[in-house]
Parts: sequence; structure tokens; C-alpha cells
Amino acid sequence: MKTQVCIIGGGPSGLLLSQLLHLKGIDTVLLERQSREYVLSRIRAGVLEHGFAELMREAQCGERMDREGEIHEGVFIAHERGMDRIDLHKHTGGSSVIVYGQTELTRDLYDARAKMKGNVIHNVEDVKLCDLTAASPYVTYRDGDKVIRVDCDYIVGADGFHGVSRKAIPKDILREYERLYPFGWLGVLSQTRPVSPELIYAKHERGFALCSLRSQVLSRYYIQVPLTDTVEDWSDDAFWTELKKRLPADVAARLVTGLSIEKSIAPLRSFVAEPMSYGRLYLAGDAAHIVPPTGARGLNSAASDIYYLYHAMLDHYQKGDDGGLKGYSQKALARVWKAQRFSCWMTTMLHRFPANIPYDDKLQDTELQYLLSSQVAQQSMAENYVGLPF
Ligand code: RFL
Ligand code: PHB
Repeated sequence: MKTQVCIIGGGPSGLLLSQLLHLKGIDTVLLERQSREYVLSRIRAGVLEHGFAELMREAQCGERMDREGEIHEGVFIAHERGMDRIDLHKHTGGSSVIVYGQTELTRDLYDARAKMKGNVIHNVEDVKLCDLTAASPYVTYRDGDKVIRVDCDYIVGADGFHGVSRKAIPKDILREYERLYPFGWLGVLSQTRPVSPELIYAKHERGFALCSLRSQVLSRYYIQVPLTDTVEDWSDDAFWTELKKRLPADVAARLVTGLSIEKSIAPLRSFVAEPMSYGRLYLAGDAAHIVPPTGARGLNSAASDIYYLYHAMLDHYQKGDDGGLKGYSQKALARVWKAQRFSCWMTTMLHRFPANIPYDDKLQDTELQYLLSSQVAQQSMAENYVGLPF
């Protein structure tokens, strides 16, 4: 098989790039390890920034997002003394975020790829990246006992944190920066009316909690849990009881509980791999960087990678200009690190850290009090939350 760009990974990053390039007449083959149903069963991001939404529209995939997604102009921060609202709209001169689930967005991208007869191959096994520094690299994968070879000009590694692409960069070139947090998020999706029209990020001495949503009839809630906990440790009742304890009394009183339709635990991690390119391989999204979900930056950081890579590839194929491809890693990393800074800041400010000494707790509380008392600090938070420019 021969193509111009071989994309590994059929999550939002890979699908979006494949769709954008296809619309400009650039041929792609996309290889995904799982089935479409499996990819669509993963419940992940809920908050999209403006730049991501714009890319979805450019990819001709924005119609349902614009119809069903909710525009949010603020977020709440709950704490022991009550609840405050950060006015995203006011502090950013009119910007906002869109609440639209990653599952739905991925479904829209798969549908668009299918409609355009995009070459998306599922259930591939043993993906191997070869000759990355040669003029014509190739990828092999296994389909049953057949080994298939895909020759291409470029390979894009969009295969998430556990993928194979990043590992194809030699160890003496790749540098990895990582911080693990001593807790995870237990998430519950339930067919109930959300407790609040806007997201509530709650700091509490029992641990962090988040009230989010997918629609007016579908709620998404999270609580901070120790890494040693498993989903089996948490019945629905135990989850709702704990969530209520971490919310202001009036919010807890109006929380509608119900059966969970999904329940999972995600560990929190900050991670960056540098460089994000090697020879003719370019990494994008979670394959190159992970943030803890507190700042809702993960998918949005993937979007800026795709934006830079898409334009760099257009410059190459349409103008013969390789400047964008050469500068991709540096440009992408500059924005990636700003998302790291913001996510780490929000995580540190709002979670309970079991090993904190009393001084740390005082400082943490002061950080939040400063934010809530300073218009300038709120402006900075709002600027980052709605997304820094690409
Ligand atoms: P993905 O989504 O992990 O997709 C990678 C795909 O690659 C496939 N794959 C392979 N394919 C072929 N060969 C191999 N060897 C392969 N290995 C893996 C996988 O099967 C998969 O389909 O990465 P991508 O596309 O870069 O997208 C990144 C986002 O998924 C991620 O950043 C966000 O979900 C993070 N995130 C959030 N981001 C936001 O911007 N806003 C949010 O509100 C937000 N909330 C969240 C989140 C992540 C969460 N979890 C569970 C980690 C909330 C949670 C709880
Ligand atoms: C979500 O709805 O899943 C969500 C929202 C905001 C976050 C993280 C996750 O910061």
C-alpha cells in the first residue's frame, strides 16, 4: 500500500488530521489498533476550546457540535467558604468554551471519514515504524497472519500515551519529563439532570470533586481517589455520598443521583516527550504529552499540534516549503508547556495532597484565596482555560 501520510492512531488527533488533509487532496492511511466501537466506548474529555471547535468546522465536522454543544461563559470554583464564579467571557473579551463530549466528537470524525471513503483500518496488530530517517519511511502491521506494508512520505504518531510511535524515537534522542500525582479521578456518567448549568471545580479537605456534564440529561462527575482504589470499591451509593460531602450544602441538596452508566478511574499524570519529531515521524496529542485533566487541556493541546502539523504539511505539499515541518517540534512544544503549566497549577491548587505539611496546605489555600480576590489572577486563569492562541 502507498500513501502520502500514514497516521497511527484513530483517536481524535489522528482522525482530525486525516480529515483535514483529505479535504486538501492529501492522501492518508489511518491505522487503529481497536475497533471503532471500542474507541467510541471511552468516556474522556468534555470541554473544547474555541481553536478546537474552529478546526472541527474546517474539517467539515462542526455541524452537530454547533447544534448540540453547549457554550459555557464561566466556571464555578467551590471551596470551604462557598462558591465563586470565574467569568470566562468577561475576562477574555468575549471568549467561551464548548461542552461537547470527546465521544461524540470522535463519532462525528469517524462518520465524516466514512462518508469521504477515507482509508481507516481498524484492529491492526504489531504496528512497526521503519526507516524513519530515510527519504521513504514505511509502516508495517499485521492483519491476522498477513504482514502489510504501508509506504509513505511521512508518519504521524497519534497513538496516545501507550502507543508505539514515541518508542520508535531512539532513546539517546528522546527526553521524557514526567510527574505522577499520588491520586486518580473516579468518573461517573449518569443519565441525570446536571446539578449546575456550568462546571463546578470543588476543593475540599476530603479531596477534589468536579461536576461536569454532557447535556441537560447527562451528567459527568468526578472525585479524587487514592491510586490504590478500584472501581469495584465504589458502589453508586458510595460515590454519590462522597460527592455530596465535597460540595457546598446547597449544591449537594439539589444533586440528582441515579444509576451510573459508566464508571472508571484515571490516574493523573503530567508528561512531555521532546522532541516531537524524528526524521519523517511527527508525534501529536497524547502520544507526546499528557496533562492531568483538571485544566481540561489534554484534547485541546492535541488540537494545537494538529493545527501546526496540518499547516506544515500543506506548506510542504502545496508550496514545497518545509519550514513548518522543520519547526514543528519547537512550535508545538512551546504551547504544550504552557498547557502543562496551567494544568499543573490548577491540579496543585484544588487537590488534597496526602503528603503535604501544614505549611503547604496554608500556601495552597492562599493560592485559591488570591485567585478569588484578584481580577488579574482570574483573567490569567480565564485566558488559559479558554485556550491560548495557536
Ligand atoms: P487517544 O484518544 O488516546 O487516541 C490514540 C489512539 O491510538 C490507538 N493506538 C494505536 N493504534 C495503532 N497502533 C498502536 N500501536 C496503537 N496504540 C494506541 C488507541 O487505540 C487510540 O484510539 O489520543 P489523542 O487522539 O491524542 O487524543 C487525546 C485525548 O484523548 C486526551 O488528551 C483527552 O481525553 C484528555 N482529557 C481532556 N482533554 C480536554 O481537552 N478536555 C477535557 O475536558 C478532558 N477531560 C481527559 C478528560 C482525559 C481523561 N482520561 C480518562 C485520561 C477527562 C479524563 C477522565
Ligand atoms: C469532563 O467533562 O469530562 C471534564 C470537564 C472538565 C475537566 C475535565 C473533565 O477539567
